[in-house]
Parts: sequence; structure tokens; C-alpha cells
Amino acid sequence: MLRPQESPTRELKSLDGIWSFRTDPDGVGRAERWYAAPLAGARDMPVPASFNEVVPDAELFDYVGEVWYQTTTRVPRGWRGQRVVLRFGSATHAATVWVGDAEVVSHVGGYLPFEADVTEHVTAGEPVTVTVAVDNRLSWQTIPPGYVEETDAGPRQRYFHDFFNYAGLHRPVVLGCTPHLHVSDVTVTTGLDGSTGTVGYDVAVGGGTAEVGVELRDADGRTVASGAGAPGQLRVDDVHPWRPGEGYQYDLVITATGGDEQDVYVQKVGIRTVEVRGTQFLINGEPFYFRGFGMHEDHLVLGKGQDAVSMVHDFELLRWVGANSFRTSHYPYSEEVMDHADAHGWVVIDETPAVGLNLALNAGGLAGSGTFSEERIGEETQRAHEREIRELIARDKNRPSVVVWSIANEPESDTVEAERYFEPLFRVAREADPTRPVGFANVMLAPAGACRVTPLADLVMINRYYGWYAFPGELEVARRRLDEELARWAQDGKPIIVTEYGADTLAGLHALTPSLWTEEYQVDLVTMTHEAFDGCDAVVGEHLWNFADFQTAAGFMRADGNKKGAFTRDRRPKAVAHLLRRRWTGPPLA
Ligand code: GCB
Repeated sequence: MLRPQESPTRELKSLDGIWSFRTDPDGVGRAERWYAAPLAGARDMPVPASFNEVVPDAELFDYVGEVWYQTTTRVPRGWRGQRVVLRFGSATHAATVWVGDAEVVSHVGGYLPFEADVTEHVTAGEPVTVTVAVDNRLSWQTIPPGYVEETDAGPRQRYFHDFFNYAGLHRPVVLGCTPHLHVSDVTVTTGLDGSTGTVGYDVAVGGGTAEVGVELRDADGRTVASGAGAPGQLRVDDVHPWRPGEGYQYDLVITATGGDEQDVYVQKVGIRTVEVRGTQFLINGEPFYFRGFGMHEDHLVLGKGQDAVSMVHDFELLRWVGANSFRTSHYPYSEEVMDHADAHGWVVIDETPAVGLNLALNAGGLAGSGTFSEERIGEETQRAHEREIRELIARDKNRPSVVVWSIANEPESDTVEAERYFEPLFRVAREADPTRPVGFANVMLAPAGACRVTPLADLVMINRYYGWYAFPGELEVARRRLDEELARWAQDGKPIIVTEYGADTLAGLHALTPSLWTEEYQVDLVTMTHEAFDGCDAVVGEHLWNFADFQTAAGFMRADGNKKGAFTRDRRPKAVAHLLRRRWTGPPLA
């Protein structure tokens, strides 16, 4: 599935804006065919955005079940005779879509795109109504998992991950047109050999058979290579590689011609290589050290909605602090974020939404019971997980910014059941993309020697809270234990990225003695942790948890959310942000 775009043969129409919206607490909307008429009793709801905080209403904030969105648009009259596609950047966590009163697509998984060919259901120049039922429920069979508990006060969604279950239409919705004969997919793989670059491409065509031609144009629009045939390989002399900090991209202009139809699709291409060699992580053959954060798509009111202002501002803060990379913890981010990363040279660890697969964490009464079992996370969940991996790689496979696939965050990983669950998933990821390393973020409960899943990974990625969850307030002891653990992992001979470390910190709270939650303690803990990293050659990356404070489910561990941000939720720097800036913008790290 290719993302719709504007090209000489393609047009787009955005459906973003104010949609009609209503909840369906009794679950009657489908039976009553709400899609067949204007939504009764609807209120306005912006798209894209989470619906939870737009209305100051506890019912919507904690709502569990399906909600309905509806909009009417007019199909451009120039689209007569074209193939028309309706595409959603995401719908969290599942959706069914109707065009008029025809059901056109259903999709499960809250953070990846889906589309429907709606040619049959629309008429150029005429209005069309689009209705979407979005379900925010998580179950043992979904990724991420959860369960709905019936309480005296109604249903409550329980889940085992540490971020708020924002839901709705979080990303852009577009109507696009293409010729019937169309480029339906392309995979590019790039290589570098001295000053020569290579671009392998494989084009798929839908709606008929076609002759395929490609042209590679540089950023000034000059053609630097061309080829004929659906698969092929281009050679680029005096190549301008994509590099961390410099997102140079070429345009691969693909033309498919068949009968009297022609389609043109333009695929951006950054020419770079990625390799794990011994304990090094190489980009374009050069050692790369990850500086940055685990982040969240999370803003006041907007929730997980894609928004250009917040997005560019967050990237500018990343630049200010001297970061060069981030992890899309704990789900795939919007395509707009990924475009920005590609275009500006950000290095990305791209994560699936497989978070909370560990009943030893945040699981309340279920704590410690077997995570991987038929009653809990079993084969059906594993199939959903496999689908997430495939869909993520299908979406992001051509992105130069993506250098690692992270297939899960902090799953149970010290049991035979976990090993059995993950072994086929690593295979799926490697089959889907043989070019990038595959890993997952390991939890502190499964240290070196005990973790049975990290041996399946190409690199070690560990989340460690020495000085916070372990040895709180005891930074000297914490340092010793951290040194020991890093030395133990280093024996695996793989690069180590510390994908999380940090401390909850209330902006503005200060103390002269070491005190948890103060800005001073966050600075001290981070300083201690960095000294440990600098003493271990195998450490090739540090991602502080988190870029900014973010919302979580309510609980006695969280005061209006998680406060481990270097920035507050409204993006003001804590003292640690200045520390990071000094470290990350100073002389290059060894
Ligand atoms: C973790 C999780 C992350 C949490 C964080 C914390 O290990 O990966 O989702 O938010 O710890 O702050 O507890």
C-alpha cells in the first residue's frame, strides 16, 4: 500500500477539519445503521486529534467502546474516470469505514495507516459521506494488550503500558485519485561504495500490466540515473549520501505505462547504509552514537493528534538540545513525523505498538502471572503482533531515517514461553526487511544472562532505571550495579543502546540534599549514568526517558502523568535539558 500523493497523474483532497462525532456507549450504532443518515445528536470533533480531552467531560475522557465520526465532502469533478482511494493515517485502535451506506474497510491496530478503494462508491463532482466507527478497546488479543473490566460505575479499560489510552482519528484523512493502472508499491534498497551509490528498486503495479521506467533526480532536479523494468538497480556516481544531521534525498520518479494509461509516483530515496559490526553501529560505514530520547506523541488537549506546529517545535527542541536520534516509543509515529526525520537527517529506532506484554509490570492484580499463555497473550495476539511488524515495515521500509526495527518494549523476556513467542517474530521482521538490524527494548527484570530474547536480537537495547526504580537515592550503589550490568552485556559482543534511563522530576522542585523528584536529583542521576556509559565501549547510544512529561492512566505512581521529561509537558526545559545540551553539543563523543 503506497501513501497517496500529488504527482502529474495523482491528486489529493484532505478530509481534515471538523467532523460530526458521537459516542455509542450501548453499542447500537451498527445495528441502527448510523452510517446511513446524518449522525443524530452529534457534536463537533476536530480531525486529526484524540477525542478524549477536546470536551471537558469525564465521560469522554475515560470512554470505553466505539465512537462514530462522520463528514461529507465533494469528490472533485476532475476525478471522473479515475481510481479513488480513501486513506486514514491511523484510527486508534480499530475502525470500520462506510462510504454512503457501503462498508468499505475495517482495520485493527491503532498506529498504522489503512485505505479502501472507493471508486465504485463515489461519483466525481458529487457529495459523499464518510462514516467511521472507531473502537478504543484493548483486549488480550490486541497489540497493545489490555482488558475491559465491568465495574459498578461502568466499563473501565485496563492496560499494562505507561501512557494514556488516547484514541480517535489521530492522523490525516485523505481522498486521493490515481489512474486505474497505478504504481501500487515500491521497495528501494541503497548501497554505498566509495563515491558510488546504488539504488535497487522493485516496483509493483496494480490494475493491469505496465512498462515501468524510473529516473533518479537529485535535489536540484537533475537526472542522475535511469532504468527500465519493474525491478532494477541504479548506479549513482559522485553520490550525495543521506547522513545523520543531513537528510539529503533523491527523487525516484517511477512511471508505469500500459494501454492508454500512465501513472507517475515519486519515491524519496536517501542513499545510506546501516550495519552492526562487532560492538559498533555503523551508518555509511562510520561509527554512530545515538543521542536523544524515547518520546511520545503527546500534547495537552491534542492528545496523540498529529499537528504541524507541535511537531516542528518538538524537532526544534531536539535540535536545540543536540540530539541526533529518537525512538518512536511505544508505537509507530505519524508519517508526517517520519517525513520530517527523513528530510532532516534524524536517526530513528522505529517501534511497533507491542508494549505492555509483561504482567510483572503495571498489571495490578494480575502482577506476576504468566504473560504468554493461551488465556492471556497467546497465538492470536502473536498473529496480531506479526501483522503489526509487517505493516510497520511495509509503511517505513523506504525511509532512510529508520535504522533499527524495535519489535517490542519491555516484554517478559526471561521465560521459555517468551523465547517461543518471539523467535518467529524476529524471523518475520528479518524476512520483511533483511537490511536493518532488529531489536527490542529489554526490561530491567531480565538482565544479561537471564534474558532469553536479547540473544535473538542484532543489538542490545536496554531500559535501565538505576537510581530510580532500583536503588532510589543511592547513586553510588546504583553506579556500581550499572557498571557491572553494562560489563556483563558487553560480553555479548553486540552494540548496546540504553533506550531508557531517567528519573521523575517535578519542574521547579529544588533541594540542597539529594532528594527524589527534584531537578537536582535528575541532573545527578543522569550525570552518574553518563559516566557509566562513557566507561563502557560497547555503549553506542543514550536515549533519555523521556523527551517531555506525558499523560498516563491515573494511579498512585503518577501525578498527572509521567514526569521523567527533560522538558515539561508544555515544553519548558528542566535543568537536565541544559546538562544534555552541554554534553550533546560539545565535542563529539568517543
Ligand atoms: C519503562 C517503560 C516506559 C515507562 C517508563 C517509566 O521502562 O518502557 O513506558 O514510561 O519505564 O517511566 O516507568
